[in-house]
Amino acid sequence: MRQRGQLVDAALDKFVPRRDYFPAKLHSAVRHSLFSGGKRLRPVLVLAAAEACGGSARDVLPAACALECIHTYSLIHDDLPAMDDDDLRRGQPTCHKVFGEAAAILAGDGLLTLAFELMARCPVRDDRQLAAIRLLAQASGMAGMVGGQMADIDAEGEEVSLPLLQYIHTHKTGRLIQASVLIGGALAGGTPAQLKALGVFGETMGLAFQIADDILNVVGTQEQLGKSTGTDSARGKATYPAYFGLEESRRQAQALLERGLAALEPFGRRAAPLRALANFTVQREV
Ligand code: GRG
Repeated sequence: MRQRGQLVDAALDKFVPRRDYFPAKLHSAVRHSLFSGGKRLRPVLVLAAAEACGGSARDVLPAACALECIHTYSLIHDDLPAMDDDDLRRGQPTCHKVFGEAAAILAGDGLLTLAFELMARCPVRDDRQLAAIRLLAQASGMAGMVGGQMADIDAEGEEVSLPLLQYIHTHKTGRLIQASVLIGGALAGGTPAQLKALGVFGETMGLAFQIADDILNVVGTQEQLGKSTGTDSARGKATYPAYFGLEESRRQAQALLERGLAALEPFGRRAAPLRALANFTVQREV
């Protein structure tokens, strides 16, 4: 992940305007959030999925960067006072704390828009590019992350049903993780069977990732995670540990991991990086 993350960092540095490029406040705000030590999980998933389908990491690198742009925009907006009102992200003061709310909103908007430009810059067949752009729009928009975020905010302090909790988790976080592997596979020309398998893998990983995130919010520390912890319970958020308790949440994350790994079987050794990323997703401490 570290090695692949560096490849992504170098490409992002090339795609994003320099800090001093006018208007400097906007580009400084974008770079502050984009280069603050994220794990680059989503872009690395794009690269690994493309390679599992026999494609080349280099051809899908702009799309991998697009996933990180969308993810970073979502974090910037999520941290705003109107949403989660957080002061710390990736071990740094949040974007609006440093640059003000207007710049943070615009930095998020700029990253969201840049993502779609980058999606259109992958040197692959047009039909594959169009399919990938559509997947990203669906996963990040109202039928995906934006819808999940709305439901999450609306459910704060409420008692939620299991179907609502699952909707929030699969949409707020899960869809973008699933889209990462589907986009890698689609750009690499994966067969329908391969894309179906990646869809199952991505769906299980997306939910497992959010369950692990919920668990870390309870048992992790601010030093370890670079963000405030214990915040979910303080805000009355809908989480797996709140609904099921810690032990059952861990068991469900492990069961999802096993389902996800089973879906990768037809890929053989080419899916070794995806398997490693899946294990990391569930067992991570950062
Ligand atoms: C504002 C439209 C809009 C959506 C926001 C993703 C999201 C939706 C909100 C973030 C809230 C949150 C912290 C969710 C937990 C899952 C998550 C996205 C964690 C952070 O992802 P990592 O661990 O972060 O991949 P790094 O910093 O490593 O990139």
